[in-house]
Amino acid sequence: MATRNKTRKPAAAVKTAPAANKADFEQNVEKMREMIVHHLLCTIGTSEQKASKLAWWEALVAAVNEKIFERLTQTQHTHSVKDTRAVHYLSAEFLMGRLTVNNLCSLEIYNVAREALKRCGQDISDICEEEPDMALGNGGLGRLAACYMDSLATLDYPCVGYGLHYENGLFRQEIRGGRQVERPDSWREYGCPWERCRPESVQNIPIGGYVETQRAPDGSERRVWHPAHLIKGVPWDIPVVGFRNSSVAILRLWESRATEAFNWDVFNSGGYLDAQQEKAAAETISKVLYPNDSTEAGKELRLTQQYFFSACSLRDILRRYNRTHHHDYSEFADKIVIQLNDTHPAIAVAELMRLFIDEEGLDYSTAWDITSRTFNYTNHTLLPEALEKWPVRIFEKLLPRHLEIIYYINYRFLNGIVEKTWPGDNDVKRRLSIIEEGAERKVRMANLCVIASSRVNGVAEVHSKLVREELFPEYSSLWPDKFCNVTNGVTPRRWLLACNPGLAQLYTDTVGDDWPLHLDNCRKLRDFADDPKMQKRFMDIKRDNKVRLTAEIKKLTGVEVSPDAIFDVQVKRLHEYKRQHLNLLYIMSLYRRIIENPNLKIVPQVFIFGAKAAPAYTLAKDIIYAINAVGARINSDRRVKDMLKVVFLPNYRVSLAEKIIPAADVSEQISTAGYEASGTSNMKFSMNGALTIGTMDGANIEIVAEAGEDNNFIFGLSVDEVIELKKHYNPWDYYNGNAELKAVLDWFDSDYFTPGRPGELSSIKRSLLDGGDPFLVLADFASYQEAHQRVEKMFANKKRWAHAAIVNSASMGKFSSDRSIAEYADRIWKLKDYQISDK
Ligand code: 26V
Repeated sequence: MATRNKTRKPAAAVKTAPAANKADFEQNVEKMREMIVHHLLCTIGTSEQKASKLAWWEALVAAVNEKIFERLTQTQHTHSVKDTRAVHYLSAEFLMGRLTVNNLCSLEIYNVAREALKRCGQDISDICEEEPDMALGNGGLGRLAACYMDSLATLDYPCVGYGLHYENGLFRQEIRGGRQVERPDSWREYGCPWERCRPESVQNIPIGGYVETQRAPDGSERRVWHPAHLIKGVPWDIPVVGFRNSSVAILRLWESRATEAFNWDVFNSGGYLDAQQEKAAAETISKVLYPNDSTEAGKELRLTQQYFFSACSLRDILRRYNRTHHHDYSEFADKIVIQLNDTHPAIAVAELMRLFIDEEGLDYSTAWDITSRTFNYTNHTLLPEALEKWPVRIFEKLLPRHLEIIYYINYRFLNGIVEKTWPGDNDVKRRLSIIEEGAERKVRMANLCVIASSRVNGVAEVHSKLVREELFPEYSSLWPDKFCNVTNGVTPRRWLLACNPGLAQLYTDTVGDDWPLHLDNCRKLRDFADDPKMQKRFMDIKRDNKVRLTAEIKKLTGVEVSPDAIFDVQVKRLHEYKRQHLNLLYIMSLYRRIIENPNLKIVPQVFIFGAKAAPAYTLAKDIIYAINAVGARINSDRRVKDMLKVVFLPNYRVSLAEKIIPAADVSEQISTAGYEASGTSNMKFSMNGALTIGTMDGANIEIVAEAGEDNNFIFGLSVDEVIELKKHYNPWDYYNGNAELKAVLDWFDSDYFTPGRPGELSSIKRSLLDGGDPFLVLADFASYQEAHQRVEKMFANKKRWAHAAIVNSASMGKFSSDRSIAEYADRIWKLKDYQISDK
């Protein structure tokens, strides 16, 4: 593959790499220690004697920021002087997690900082634990955006990430009595030392009101929008540090505030309460991240959020463009490329058209030509309930002028290319229209994205095929070249170098220290997959990681587990299509076998779960409760004799993933084939030497193509078989045809796991039988059970297992986000990279 692991010239000097000579290292440590102490006294305002761990962390960040901001200025200067083409990544979510360890690794000063803190009597791991996660995302989509920012900076591409500065990120999950309780997540309660407010780039965003026709003296007519309110957008910049280079990219997040002008007028006219209300309404916009929920609630606010950050970002882009191009838009599409991360920022299409036509005086055709050359769209899901459709009624109220523009885009599209291709075919027009007719008319945001974008991509081969063939068949026959695939990737800096120092060192010792930039280099380890010394070292590292996780499990749940057991892990958002309940059914069947057969010996196994459920998704919450109830019963049953443990780790998030993934033996990737667009934890697990038990879905297919089906455990129906079976599926056939499955399902109706409270787990059984089992859990059960038997068998053979673990880890070169970003840059964005000089 031409674009795989885009080569980058070696850095001019890796000044503080661990290999640097001793005197240099000593000097750097001493300098770093002085900087930290200086900031502790002069920036944080405390003393070495009094400083809390939080204060030490803040001082460390202040010291690191000195290096970062110098590079940031240099990066922005270079891009401005060279008037570079840049990508603008619009995303409602950026799941950044913690930044400290990552930034230290990228600057290659982790060891220096560790030693400097040690001399201050502080342990770097403890200090870094002080940092709250920036949990500004739900799951895969948001974390992907964060990995992509890391790769964009590392590969020296000019870019800006644009999103929302949520005051509260995804809720913090507590488990009480086995059930999920949601608590607010105030990640910047005490301020976030990485971010900088940029008052000079504030934007005012109009919303609401009405549109009227104005006639000019020459008789020409134009539509004029009279917005009801202006909302202030305040930008907060978070630097994203490239690895071993001098590029620092910017993530710009918009915070909403009330405009002073409005408050002052209302206040003066005696309307203090009105002013307060207006202020609260404006500030509500960036108050909280929506958990992807199945409810209707808060729809209006969510569209306002999307419009608000899209509009702020576009004005920011235009402002910067006009600094050199002075309102001449002929080069706009050559300088600006915008990537829509799912449909969340789709309203940007209508807003850019509006800015061009209403505010910059361009004619419709010119505006459309530029707009449709600027945008691209990534689809991240095929789930119908996740494809955004906004009621026209909400648009009329919030964005009346945008609605008119969307109608006109739709009119030109349907009466142009659609009519020409399928003359008189109203069915096709109905399907392709941006507007869905019905009791309530709706705006289909995905259709708007496809029509307005140069390129549309899915996130794994199989997903992109389904996007083309199942989701947008007519669009892809209209524009076959518009559709493409870019398989997702993850940053090896966070997901290997920073989170698994033991394995990182092994790679560095074996293939040299360039692997974080060229993950394909790791492939060399495959040559040693059967070497006893390599196997021992690899599996010793895994065991150390498991020992560490054992302590964390004890701390978080009180449950004691053995690091010699199989660590079988399923961590991801809770959703029926991801099938945590299939995993649970298997665990229950295993438990049942143990208690029915006292002589049964199995390989000891620990099943580890982590998952947040959307607050209104009742069945998902019931599944969390069931996992905890079943776990509690199994963990306290003496008959099980430590052969089986089940733990649910509360508040799964990026920083917890960094502890869990390096310690996993088995990675559960068990979605119904055709439903998981890609998955990205599957890549992280493999990279860290876990074996996948999974379906032929999403990126699993490409992962096993790289690492070998024989080194993983594939089971279940294929995409085609799922489509076929769904035509006549009857879950009762499986229930009645499999005595063990029937017994396990019936267990849910008893009070065995919820003593004195029968029926508390019945909703799961009901969804799988009366509910029709929409995700074919029962159909895949037997195959899954058989795959687990293969897992046990292979784990018992230490050499075979070590071989598979090494081959998996060494074969993940393709899944570096550097490869993904290089593909986007070459095939979609047409971007050039610009090295940033050291000084
Ligand atoms: C949204 C919703 C909203 C309504 C209720 C159900 C539901 C379920 C899922 C979603 C998420 C859609 C977007 C998303 O996060 N997709 C994920 O994107 C990852 C990065 O491309 C990919 O690896 C995951 O497979 C995909 O689920």
